[in-house]
Amino acid sequence: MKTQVCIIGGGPSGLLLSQLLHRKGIETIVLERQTRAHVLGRIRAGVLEHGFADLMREAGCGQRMDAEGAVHDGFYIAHDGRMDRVDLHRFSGQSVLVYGQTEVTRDLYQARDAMNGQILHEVSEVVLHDLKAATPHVTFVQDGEARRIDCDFIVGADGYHGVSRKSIPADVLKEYEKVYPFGWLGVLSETAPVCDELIYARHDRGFALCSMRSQVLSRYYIQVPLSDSAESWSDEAFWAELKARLPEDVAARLETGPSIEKSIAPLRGYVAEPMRYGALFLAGDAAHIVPPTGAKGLNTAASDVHYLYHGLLAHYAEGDESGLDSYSEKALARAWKAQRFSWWMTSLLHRFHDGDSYDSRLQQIDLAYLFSSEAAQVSLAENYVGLPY
Ligand code: FAS
Ligand code: PHB
Repeated sequence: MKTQVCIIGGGPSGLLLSQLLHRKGIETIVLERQTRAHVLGRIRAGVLEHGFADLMREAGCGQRMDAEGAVHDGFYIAHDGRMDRVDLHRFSGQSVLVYGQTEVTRDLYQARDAMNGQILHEVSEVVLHDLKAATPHVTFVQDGEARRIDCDFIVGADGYHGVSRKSIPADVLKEYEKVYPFGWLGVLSETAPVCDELIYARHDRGFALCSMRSQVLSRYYIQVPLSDSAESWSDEAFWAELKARLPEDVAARLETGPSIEKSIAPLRGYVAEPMRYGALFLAGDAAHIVPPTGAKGLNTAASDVHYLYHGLLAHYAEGDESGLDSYSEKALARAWKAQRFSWWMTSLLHRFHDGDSYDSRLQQIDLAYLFSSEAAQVSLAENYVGLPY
């Protein structure tokens, strides 16, 4: 088999890049380890930056997102028994779109099918070859048969646990990591959201987040110790703990119900450099991971895709290599700003120490400064809605 760009990974990064390139006549083949149903069964991100939404529209995949997604001009921070609103639109001139990653992925799959995009599922033993030679290619097994794809470029969009990043020699790859001493227990429930906008809650018992997927589907999270398991949390225990971390009037109107999904995600910040090695380009979680507090994971994958799409377009259309040559530097510059913002939001809102401490007082002072300073709110807003690509 032969193609121009072989993309490893059929998550949002790989599918979005494949769709954008195909619309410009650039051939791709996507290799995905799981079944389509497995990929679509993942419950992950919920907030899209305006840059991501524009990219989906450019890919011809924005119709349902614009029809069903909710435009949010702000969110709340609950702390010390009160709720303060961050007015994103006032302080950045932009909004965010609340539309689940699951639906993004569904829309991308539908668009790929409409264009007869080549996505090979349930592949295994994917190996990248000749990344620094003139004949980059990928070998893999599908339906028990060993196969090979010769290509011009390979995009590693195979997430944190993929093979692409590991194909970069250890003496070339530089990794940076910060592991947080807690995780997020997330619950999806067919209940009405407790608020019309998101609520990020800082509480002595721990962080909580009230989000949503629609007016009848809510997404909630509470900070839990890494030693916890989702199975050890009954629905009743989850709802009681969430209520304990919210202001009383909010807790009083919380609609509870059976969880239809319950899982714990660990929190880490991670960056791999460089994001290019010869014919291989890393994109999305294959190159970087953030704690979800700043809603930057999926959105930073989108900016990688934006840079890579334009770099490949310039290569094929004009023989201009500048976009590909500067990809790693540009993508990393924005990815590190997402790391910083995600670290700041996580440090501000999570419980790190038992009881009162210097750090917990600093969190309270940081919040007091935030809501006393328009400059501080401008900074938060411009990061949350998405820094320029
Ligand atoms: P993905 O991991 O989504 O996709 C990679 C794909 O590659 C997968 O389908 C995988 O099966 C495939 N793959 C892996 N190895 C392969 C191989 N060897 N061969 C072929 N295919 C292979 N972000 C937010 O902004 N907000 C959130 O609330 C949030 N919550 C999250 C919760 C969890 C549990 C996780 C894991 C992530 C969360 N994220 C969140 C981040 C998440 O949304 C990612 O940023 C997003 O999925 C990135 O998309 P991809 O880069 O496509 O990686
Ligand atoms: C979600 O809705 O899943 C969500 C929203 C905002 C975040 C993280 C997760 O910061």
